[in-house]
Amino acid sequence: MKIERFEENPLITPTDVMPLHEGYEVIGAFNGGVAEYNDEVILLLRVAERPISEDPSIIKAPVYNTLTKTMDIISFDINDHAYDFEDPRMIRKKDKLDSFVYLTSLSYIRIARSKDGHHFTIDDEAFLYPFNNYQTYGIEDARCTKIEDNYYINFSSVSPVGVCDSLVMTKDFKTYEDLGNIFAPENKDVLIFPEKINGNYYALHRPSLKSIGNYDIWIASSPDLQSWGNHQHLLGIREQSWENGRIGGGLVPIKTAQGWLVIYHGATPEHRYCMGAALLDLADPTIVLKRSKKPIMEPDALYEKNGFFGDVVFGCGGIVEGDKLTMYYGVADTSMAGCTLSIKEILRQLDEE
Ligand code: MAN
Repeated sequence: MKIERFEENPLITPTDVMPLHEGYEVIGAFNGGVAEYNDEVILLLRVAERPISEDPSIIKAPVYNTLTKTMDIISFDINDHAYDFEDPRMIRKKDKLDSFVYLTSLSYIRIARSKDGHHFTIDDEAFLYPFNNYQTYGIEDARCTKIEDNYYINFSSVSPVGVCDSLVMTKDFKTYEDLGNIFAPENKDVLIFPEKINGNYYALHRPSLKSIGNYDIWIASSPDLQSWGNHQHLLGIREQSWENGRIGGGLVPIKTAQGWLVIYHGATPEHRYCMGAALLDLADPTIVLKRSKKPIMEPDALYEKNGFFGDVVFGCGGIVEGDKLTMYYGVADTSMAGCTLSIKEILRQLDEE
């Protein structure tokens, strides 16, 4: 697969973003959803801010307080044996290592705008900042689907009651209408299709299962984008492969003559994230026509391999012009990068396997 990474990569790094909070540092500007609006490319950046710790033996966890509308900071001593600090993204209890109790940074969504798709200016303010109790640990990994003149933005809302998927609608990328939580915890990586199919909206989603089953992709339909039902299992992880740990939706599905092209991420249990592709039936997207055995993209460039959480390419959106797909993707949970791919070539790879 020929992938042309932008020469300017990484396009946006944490040092390009001023923190919104005094005493905090920006450690990530990544996993941005993508929209085209008023002749500009808009990236809905996930900006992660962390309280600066002067003392390396103290780890701080930021929590948004919806009553005071300020940030609370919970401090931990790294020698506290009740907790595990191995994963830089989170704080876990030693006796419950399969879940976290706090995150080490708080994310929100900030807009970056560009006329040429390569050089971006970042807004001074947040676009989506925690606004309810489901978001006290932050807002992450936005995807944007344009339906008629409305831009629907869905994202992970993180709080002690779980990670759910929430929806807002904007027409101008300044104000938005809150449409509530659309998938209950734990659910992530929701991709809303850009048009109705046989009278219904469709979405891919990724429940994170605990007692049995894997981190697989499901599909659901809805009459109104808010109530989702008719859930069906669509794509499973594959043992002994690059996607044997988890899979989840990446870019908003792309309509092609052959079917809906879904570009998703797949990871190993060691958290190496690649991008893969599948093709769904145009008239009935619950039917999988094809799926890539090999990833279409793997972490390769230095900025993809090294960072806050290395070996991660994580695409959340793209722009299609004829056969050219410009994909914007988060790298190493740190920065944003861009690349171009040929849609025909992706489809050819699906055919060959
Ligand atoms: C995962 C990762 C983190 C994220 C948490 C909470 O562990 O995707 O980046 O902050 O989940 O959503």
